[in-house]
Amino acid sequence: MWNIFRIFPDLILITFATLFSSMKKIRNIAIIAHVDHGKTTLVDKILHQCQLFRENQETGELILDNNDLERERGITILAKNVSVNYKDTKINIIDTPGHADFGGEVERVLNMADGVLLLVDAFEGPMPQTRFVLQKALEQGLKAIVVINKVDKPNCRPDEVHDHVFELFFNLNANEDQLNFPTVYGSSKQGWMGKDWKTPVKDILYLLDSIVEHIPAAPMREGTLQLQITSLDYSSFIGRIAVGRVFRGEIKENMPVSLVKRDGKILKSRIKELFTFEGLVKKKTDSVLAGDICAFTGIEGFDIGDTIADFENPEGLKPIAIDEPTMSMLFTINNSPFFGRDGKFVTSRHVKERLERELEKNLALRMEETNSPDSFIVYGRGILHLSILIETMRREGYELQVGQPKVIVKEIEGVKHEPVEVLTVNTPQEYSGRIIELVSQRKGEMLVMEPKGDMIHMEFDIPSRGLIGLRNAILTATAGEAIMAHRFKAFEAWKGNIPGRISGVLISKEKGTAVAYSIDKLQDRGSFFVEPGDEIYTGQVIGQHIRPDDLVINLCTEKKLTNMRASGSEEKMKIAPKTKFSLEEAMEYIQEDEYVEITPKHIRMRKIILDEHERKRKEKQVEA
Ligand SMILES: Nc1nc2c(ncn2[C@@H]2O[C@H](COP(=O)(O)OP(=O)(O)OP(=O)(O)O)[C@@H](O)[C@H]2O)c(=O)[nH]1
Ligand SMILES: [Mg+2]
Repeated sequence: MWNIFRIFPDLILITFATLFSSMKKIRNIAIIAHVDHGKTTLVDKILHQCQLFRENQETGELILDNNDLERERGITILAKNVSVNYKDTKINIIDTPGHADFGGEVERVLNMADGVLLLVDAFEGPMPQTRFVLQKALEQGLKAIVVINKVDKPNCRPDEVHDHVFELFFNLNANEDQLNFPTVYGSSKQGWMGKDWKTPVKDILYLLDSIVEHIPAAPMREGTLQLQITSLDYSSFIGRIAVGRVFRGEIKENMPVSLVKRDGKILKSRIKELFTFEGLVKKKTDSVLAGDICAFTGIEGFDIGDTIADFENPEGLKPIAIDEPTMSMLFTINNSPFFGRDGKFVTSRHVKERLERELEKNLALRMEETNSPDSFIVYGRGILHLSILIETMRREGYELQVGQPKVIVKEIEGVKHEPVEVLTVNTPQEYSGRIIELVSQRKGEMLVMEPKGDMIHMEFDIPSRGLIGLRNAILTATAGEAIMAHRFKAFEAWKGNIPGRISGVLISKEKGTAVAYSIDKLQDRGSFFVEPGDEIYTGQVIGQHIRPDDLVINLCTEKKLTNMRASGSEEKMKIAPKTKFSLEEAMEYIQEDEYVEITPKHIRMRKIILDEHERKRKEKQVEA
C-alpha cells in the first residue's frame, strides 16, 4: 500500500486533503436559557465574528429572529440552526426559544447537540426556564458551558449568580463531569466574552475556544445510515423540509432510504435534495457524514422523531417524546354583524384548512372537530403559543373568533387534577404585599421570598388557571416594574374555585357609531374600550363596568341639537382615552360567555349571545 504513495507522492496529498475536508471536526451546541437572557444576541455576535474573519460581511441586528412576529416581539419562537467555521472546526449552533410555551421545542433539538451553552442573566440569575432546560440537557448527558451574560448591567451580581448556577447543577443531580462546568463571563450586547467579568475583552474568541476545548467532538459512527428527524423547516415552494443530525453512517442526495415511523412501521422512500448549514443559509451538498446536522427534502409523510435509515436493513432510533398540550380554546368562524368586512378568508372551510396546514409544522398543536362544522377545539402549550397562531392567521387575511382559554383537566385515580406551575416574581419591595395578595386570590402558595439586589424575589406554586390574566394585574399593580415568569410543574389535585373577572362589562345596546356625547355621559359607569367614531354592534363588549354585573348601554345616541349653542358644550367634554387590548390581553380578559373576534384590522370582544333578551333567557336556563 505505502509503495503506491512512494510512486505517486501527489496521491498522498490528495488522499489527505479529501480525508481532512470530509472529516472536519464538528461541535454541535445548543444555546439554552430563560427568556430574554440574550441567546439570540450571542448567536448574532458569534456569526458576526466568524464571518468577519472571512469576508467582512455586513450583518444586521438579531438576524436570526427572522419572522415578523419574532422581530416585533423580540422573542425567538422557533429553534434555528446556523453554523460557523472557527479555526479548523465546524460549529453547528442551535438557537432555542426561551419562553416556557416553547419548552418542548428545546427538549427536542437537544437531540442534535453534544453540549450546551447555558446563558444566565448576571442580574436575574437562574429563572424557572433555566432550570427546565438545564435539567433536560443534564438528563441527556450533555456537557454545559455556563455563560454569565449581561455583566454590563448596573447592579449585576455575576459571582452570586455563579454560585446559584452551581447549586442548580447540584440540585439537578449533575454528574461530576457536568458539575465541573467552565464559566465564561461577558456581554452579548457589547460583543465580548472573557474569563473575568471585571476585565472586559474585545471579542468572543474566549468563548469559541472554550467550546472547542470543552464540548466533545461529534463522534463519527460507522455503519448504515441512521438519522432522527428532530425539527422541521417550511418553505412555501418545497413544503416541509426535515432537519436532523446524522447519528450513524452517511446520507446522500437521491439516496433510497427507509422511513421508520414511531410505531415501527417502515415506508420506503428516497432523499431528494440534501443541505448542510453554513452561516445563515442551507447549502446544497451531495453527502453528509455522521456527526453533522443536515436538512433534506423528498420524504413524504414524516413526523418528528421518525428515523431515516438504511433502505435494506432499517434500524429505528428510540422515538422522542413530544409535549402534551396544556390549554385548549374554541376556534370558530366570525359570525359577528361585521364579519367579512376586512378579511379575505372567512368561511369554516378556510379556517379548517388553515388549521390543518398548521398542524403539519406546529408540533405541540392539536385539533379536534366539534359537532358544529364551524367550530374546532384547538389545543396548545399556552396563551402565547395559541396567540401567535391567531396573530399569524389574522395577518394572512383570516377572520375568526375564539372562546375563553381553558386549561386541560385530567382525571387521575378518580380525582380531578389540574396543571400547576411554578411562578417567580421579582419586584421592588413596596409592591410585594400587593403581589402576594393577587397570587393568593388565585390559589397561589408562596414557597420562597428573599432579597435579590434591591428587589424582592418570590416563588409560588399556582394553578395554571390562576395565571390567566395575572400578568396584567401584576403589571398594573407594580407600574410595570415586576418581572414574572412561570413554568409547568405537574398535575395536582384541583385547587377549588378561583374567582373570575371581578368587574362586569359594558355591552352595546345598538349597532352604529360610538358618539362622544354618549361616551361622555356614561363615563361614570366605567371605562371604555372604544372611542368616538368606532363602529360597534349590539352585544359587543365596549367597556368595563365599575360594578360586578354586566350593563347594557347605548353609545350611539347623538345629543339633540335644539339650537346652535349646543355644539359649544361638546368642547367641555373630557373623554378618557380608551383602554387598548393586545390579542393576549383580550384572550385573558374574556369569560365563558364571551368571544374575541379577530379580523385583520380589529380585535373586538363580544357576548356569544348578542341579543340581550336571549342572553337573559339562557342565563335563567343555566341557573335552573
Ligand atoms: N444589557 C445587556 N442586554 C442584553 C445583553 N444581551 C442581550 N441583551 C438584551 O436582552 C434582550 C433579549 O435578548 P435576546 O438575545 O433576544 O434574548 P433571547 O435569550 O434570545 O430571548 P428569547 O429568544 O425570547 O428567549 C434584548 O433587548 C437584548 O438587547 C447583554 O449582554 N447586556
Ligand atoms: Mg432568542
